[in-house]
Amino acid sequence: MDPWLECMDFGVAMTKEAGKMIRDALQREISVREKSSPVDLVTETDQKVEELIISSIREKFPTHSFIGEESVAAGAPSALTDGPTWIIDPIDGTTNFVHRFPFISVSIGFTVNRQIEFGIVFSCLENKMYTARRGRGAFCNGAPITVSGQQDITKSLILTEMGFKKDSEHFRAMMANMESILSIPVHGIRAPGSAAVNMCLVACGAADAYYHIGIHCWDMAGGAAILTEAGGVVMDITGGPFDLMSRRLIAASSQGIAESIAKKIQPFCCGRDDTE
Ligand code: LIP
Repeated sequence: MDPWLECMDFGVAMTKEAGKMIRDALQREISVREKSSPVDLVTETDQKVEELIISSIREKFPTHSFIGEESVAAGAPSALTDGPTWIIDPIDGTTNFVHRFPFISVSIGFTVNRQIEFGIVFSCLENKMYTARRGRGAFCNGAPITVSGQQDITKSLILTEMGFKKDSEHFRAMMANMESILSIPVHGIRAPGSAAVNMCLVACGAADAYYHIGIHCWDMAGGAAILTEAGGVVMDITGGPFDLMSRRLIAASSQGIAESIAKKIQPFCCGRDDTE
């Protein structure tokens, strides 16, 4: 008997509800507020979706813990413990949501003993429900998915994002990393705007890798489970082991591509989720 499968099924049902709320909200006027900076946005829908997901799960599984993007923004702790923990991004791609740019997802990762047991990413405008239970493969709308398996970085399509701090030091470091990747050369770089969707795009072979410095555990947890179950690799940007609370990652279709990216990019300071 799989103890976490009931949780996963409940998570998928809640994620579908959340997706409906997001699609409905897109029919109305969206009111936007700034969080930590003019490019860090939040809407009423981010908060309502997170409230819905957390309150429903808490009612069903009262002993479980939560790390939710908007709860942390409101002052809740984001320390990962050994207990069953739901790591939730109610809208991954809030800037996309604000602009009605169509990569918008609800992301849930579930950890026990700090290990990710399952991931759920619902790209709700594409109507793609990605799921993965540890050891049981990855799926999109119920059909198995696998990474491209590409080994040759010069034949790869790479995803990244430009959403971290915009001060000149970080900006220069981020652009230098992009230049370094582009000059390998690779086939191209894309920035779809939702970390969770990016990992799912690598998981289903539509891109070969994604790297990012400055994201959060709620952006990575669901997608990391899906990518690894699809045969991909997650690692730290230095080439070391992936650390969910480190705010950075390389997610790739093969070990070889991940290592090539790690060799090319320079880390810069982005803090940690469990010490901020
Ligand atoms: C966002 C990401 C986006 C990234 C931002 C941010 P949010 O998540 O998925 O791709 O560039 O740094 O973390 O804030 O929309 O949940």
